[in-house]
Amino acid sequence: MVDETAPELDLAIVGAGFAGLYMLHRARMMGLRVRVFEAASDVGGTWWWNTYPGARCDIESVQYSYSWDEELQQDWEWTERFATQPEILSYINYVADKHDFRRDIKFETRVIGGDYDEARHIWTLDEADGTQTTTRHVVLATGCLSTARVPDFPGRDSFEGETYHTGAWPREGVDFSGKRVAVLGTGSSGIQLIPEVAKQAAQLTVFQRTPNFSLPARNQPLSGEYVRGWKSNYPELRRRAREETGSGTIYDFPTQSALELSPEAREKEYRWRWEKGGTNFMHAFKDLVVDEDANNTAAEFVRARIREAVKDPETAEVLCPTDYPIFTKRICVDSQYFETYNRDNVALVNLRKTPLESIEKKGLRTSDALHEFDAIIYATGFDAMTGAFTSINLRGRNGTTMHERWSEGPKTYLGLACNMLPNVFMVTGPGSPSVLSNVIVSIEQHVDLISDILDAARKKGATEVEADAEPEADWGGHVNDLANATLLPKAASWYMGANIPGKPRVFMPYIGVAKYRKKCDEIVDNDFSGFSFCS
Ligand code: N01
Repeated sequence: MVDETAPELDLAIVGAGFAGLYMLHRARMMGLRVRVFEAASDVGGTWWWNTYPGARCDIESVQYSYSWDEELQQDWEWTERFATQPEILSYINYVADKHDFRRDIKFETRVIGGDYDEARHIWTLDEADGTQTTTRHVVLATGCLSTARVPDFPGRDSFEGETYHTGAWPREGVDFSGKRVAVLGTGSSGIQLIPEVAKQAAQLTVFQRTPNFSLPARNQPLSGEYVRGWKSNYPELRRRAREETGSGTIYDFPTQSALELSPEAREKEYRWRWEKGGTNFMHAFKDLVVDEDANNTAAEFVRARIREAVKDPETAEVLCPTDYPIFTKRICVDSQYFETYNRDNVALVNLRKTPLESIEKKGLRTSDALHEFDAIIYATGFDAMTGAFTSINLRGRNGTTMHERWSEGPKTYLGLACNMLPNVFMVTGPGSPSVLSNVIVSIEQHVDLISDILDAARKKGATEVEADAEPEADWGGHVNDLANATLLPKAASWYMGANIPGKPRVFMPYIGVAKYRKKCDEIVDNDFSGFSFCS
């Protein structure tokens, strides 16, 4: 007999990026009735949307990849040390084809909200076109940096030229040849894009509010020997990344304090890491994110490199960050970023000295001039970590929404679930390592953990799982304590919500991948303490 009260799905997954696809795989293995809802027209998540010139990952490709399919990790051939966006998207497509994922994905479908039926333990999800779907559980695999944001500049919509945002780049690409182009924003996206657009545009003007620390990528083709080293030892290397590192990525880890060495020995350590390229530099000494004096030795080293790279001393000074410790804003990794300012067709406007007043028909007005352009590129970032969750209006117990509950900062248990929102799980939510980690490592851990919880619910005969209020509050305190033991809350970063006017200033990610995993494992061993299962 058909149970007319049963929902259409056991599990609805929102998002078809790395997280959503792996969740789909696990759900299928569990025999669940599952569907993925994806706003884009194909798989890829962040790597589908961020197709701006120069986009690439700053974690080595042999590490920024799935570990759950041994055949895949042996068969797939990465070509470069740091993969480009097109190569990562090809990889995701290859995985989607291999596992025939698309048959369970509804594309061009934005989930905008949903209501929880407290009596039946069922969610009814609303799609943008009015379609509704009922489901027992919901997994929000919506990404940490997926809500692109253009600040509300006065006159923003009056500009008559072309406008672009790095996080929603036209799929057909853009030809800037012969054009006068403005770039607003010098975070990771701007720093990757600026050298590429400078090669094409007639004139490129960068509007910088806060200078960023950036490390040279020194990207290169991968040698066969290097790849063989990884492939022949993948299970052990992946285990180490998961269980023994703070970031889910294997680097040359430090053994000493920056301050216990002579200046010459310290410089030597920084130097070889700088020459090697990438974020390995961050791991030169063990006290760089906890001790301001130690931190300043790294900051000074990088400022010296900026002054070497940029020929005009005045421009170099504007590009040198001086008012926050290095590594407290997300470190950038670049290819010829600072050198780009030596080009004749590139100019830098210091918004600290001449603030942006408005956007007008012809361009950008700063306090001293109107700068005219054919195109404006917004590299102004995202409503990071919370935006994608709160923009889906899920009404849980008593109609409670995440938006309301998070008005003073995100409240989560493990960055995975929220009290008052039963049967909803977040992948890499605030309160988990997420953006402070190799996110694929964190995604896999969360998806495995959600699968364990769903499996436990089934075994217990439970149709409802909810994070309890008290452990949730304790978790928030624990996340804060970890952050406050470091320098990270000292910068006005998007980790703190500081890039959005009015967003509560709370340090959102959990510091420490291995530590976090251990905590989660203890919770699982303790019969999922902190979660209530109900039938
Ligand atoms: O965004 P951001 P992003 N007036 O927020 C400026 C990941 N990612 O897209 O610092 C003037 O970092 C803002 O200035 P300020 C990575 O995690 C990874 O670049 O607020 N300027 C800043 O310069 C990264 O951290 C990769 O003063 C304004 C810029 O816009 C995250 O995505 C590549 C402004 C925004 O920088 C986000 O990076 C790309 C205003 N009102 C991205 N508002 C890799 O893997 C904002 N800005 C390499």
